Amino acid sequence: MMKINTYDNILLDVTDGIATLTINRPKSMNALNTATLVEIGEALDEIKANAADIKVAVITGAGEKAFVAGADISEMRDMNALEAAELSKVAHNSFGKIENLPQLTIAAVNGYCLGGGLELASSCDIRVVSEKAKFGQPEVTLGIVPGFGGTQRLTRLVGRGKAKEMITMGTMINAQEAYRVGIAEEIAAPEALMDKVMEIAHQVMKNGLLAVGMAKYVIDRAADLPLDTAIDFETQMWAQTFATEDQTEGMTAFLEKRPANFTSK
Ligand code: CO8
Repeated sequence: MMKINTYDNILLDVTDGIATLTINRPKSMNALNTATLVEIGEALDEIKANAADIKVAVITGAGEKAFVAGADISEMRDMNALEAAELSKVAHNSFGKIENLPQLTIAAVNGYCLGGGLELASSCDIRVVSEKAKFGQPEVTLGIVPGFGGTQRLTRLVGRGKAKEMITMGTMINAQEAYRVGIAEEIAAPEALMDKVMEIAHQVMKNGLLAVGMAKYVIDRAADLPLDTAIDFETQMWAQTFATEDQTEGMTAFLEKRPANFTSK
């Protein structure tokens, strides 16, 4: 039986193979302070360590207003440059763990998704967003630049022009615009958001999860390589799937016209 820790600033629930990590500081719009960023990293370690039982991970915010409204401004105001660098490293350490999880991660964006919140969502594999969600990188309005990956991950999602527009204007865009420019993969009515997230999670869970993890890995690792090197990387990963029992099972099940019973071996 899997044992899951409890935390002060986040909730971690595992039900039917799906881990839901909820940033739980609704009174501060789920702003990310250092303690919360550290706990996110610890929870991700737990999710990774329990990959046999946890097949998909969902990240969301508590309450109805915010996914995450950014890094905690009250904590940051009096920081010096060295302390700011430390905070950025803590966030990069935790957000990097999202990309390094073998499981697919889905951001369920239920409300304001600003600054460090958009950087957190951009670190997830897929973003499913409420029609009421709002997105922005408002750091310049505070006299700083995005420091948790926003200049890089958002740019990779939307391209340089849109990233520069969003980051230099510092204003918010709505969910339709986020969907149009490629920040959101799916958009849902607020009350249907979690159903949509679960629909995607359950569809992914039917598949060979070793293959899901390998696909995620090669997409992320090869994305910035020259195409011929990236294609070589894909070939190596493709070949590795033929060393798995899931490959034999998946193809045998197809030929026997029955559902596959994948075991992640
Ligand atoms: N940090 C701390 N507290 C916050 C934050 C935040 N990011 N966002 C909201 N809160 C608090 C408010 O201060 C308020 O507290 P209180 O009730 O004690 O007054 C409470 O949450 C509710 O907020 P509002 O009253 O403002 O609620 P509204 O519905 O009027 O507005 C908004 C909601 C639009 C989300 C508004 O709160 C807002 O604009 N928040 C700030 C958004 C922002 O600027 N985010 C970017 C922060 S910077 C950042 O994320 C940088 C990341 C990289 C840092 C790198 C460091 C090295």
